[in-house]
Amino acid sequence: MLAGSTGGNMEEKTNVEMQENAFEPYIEFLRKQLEDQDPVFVIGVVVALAVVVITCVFLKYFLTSKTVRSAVLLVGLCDSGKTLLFSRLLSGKFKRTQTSITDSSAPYKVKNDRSNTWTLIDLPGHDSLRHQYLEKFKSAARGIVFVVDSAIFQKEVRDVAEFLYVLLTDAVIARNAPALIVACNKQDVTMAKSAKLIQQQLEKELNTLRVTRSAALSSQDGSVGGSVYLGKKGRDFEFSQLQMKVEFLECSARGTGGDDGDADIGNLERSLAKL
Ligand SMILES: Nc1nc2c(ncn2[C@@H]2O[C@H](COP(=O)(O)OP(=O)(O)OP(=O)(O)O)[C@@H](O)[C@H]2O)c(=O)[nH]1
Ligand SMILES: [Mg+2]
Repeated sequence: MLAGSTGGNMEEKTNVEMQENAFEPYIEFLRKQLEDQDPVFVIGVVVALAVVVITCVFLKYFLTSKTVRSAVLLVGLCDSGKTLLFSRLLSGKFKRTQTSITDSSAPYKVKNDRSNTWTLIDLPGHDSLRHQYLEKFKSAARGIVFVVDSAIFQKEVRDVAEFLYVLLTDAVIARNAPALIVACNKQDVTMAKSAKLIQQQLEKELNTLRVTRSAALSSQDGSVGGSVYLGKKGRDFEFSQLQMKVEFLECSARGTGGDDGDADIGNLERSLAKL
C-alpha cells in the first residue's frame, strides 16, 4: 500500500516537473522579448491594459446601475383603472376595486424569452396622495405606465396634463429616463378617445402648461428646485422631444366580455416585455 502510494506521488511529481519544463521555453522567450523591448513600448502596453481594465469596470458600473431599477409604476388619476390593470397583469383575473389609499406591489414576470421579472407597483391616484407616492418610488422606476381613462378624457384632460407635467419635469425622472407607456384604458366604452387623439390633446395642453409654469424656471441651465424644462425651448411641445422612450397604446382592463371575460391588454404586455 505504502509502496504503491509513494510510487503515485513520484509519478505526480514527474508530471508537474514535465509541465514546468514544457512551459519553460515560453517563459524564457517572453522574458527575453521583454528585456529586448524598448521600455517605452512596455509602458505603453501596461497603460493600454490599464485602460481596458478601467473601461470594463466603468461599463459594469453603468450597466448594473441600470439593472438596479426594476420597478414598473402604475400611475394616473383616480379611477383610471390602475388597480384592475395590476390584477389583470398579475393573475389575468377581474377584481372589484375600491379607491387605493396605499401602494401595492408584486413581482411581475414579463412575457418574453428572457422572462425578466420586474416589481409592478400600483400607486394611489387620489390627488392628495399621488405626489407623495410618486416621490417614494420614482427613483426605482424602470418604466412608468401612465393610465388614462379614455372614456372621460375630455373632462379630465387638464388634470391628466398637470400630473404628467409634474412627472415629466421631475429632475430624477428626467435623469433616469424610464420608459413611459401611456395606457389609454377603458377602450371597451363606446365613447372612448383614441390613443392618437389623447396624445395630440396632451401635447397641446402640456405646451400651454409649460408657458404658464416655466416662468418659475429662471436658471440658465433650465433646472431649478428639482425641475427641468419640458421639451425643447422655442418649439411646440411634442413627446418625441423627451429623452425617455414614450409610447401611447390602447387597452381595456375590463375587456369587451364583461366581468367574466378577458382583458384586452395584449399591447401593454408586449410593451412591458420590451422594457
Ligand atoms: N369599462 C371599463 N371599466 C374599467 C376599466 N378598467 C377599470 N375599470 C373600472 O374603473 C373603476 C376604477 O378602477 P380602479 O382600477 O380601481 O382605478 P384606479 O386607477 O386604481 O383608482 P385609484 O385607486 O382611486 O387611483 C372600477 O370600477 C373598474 O372596474 C376598463 O378598461 N373599462
Ligand atoms: Mg387603485
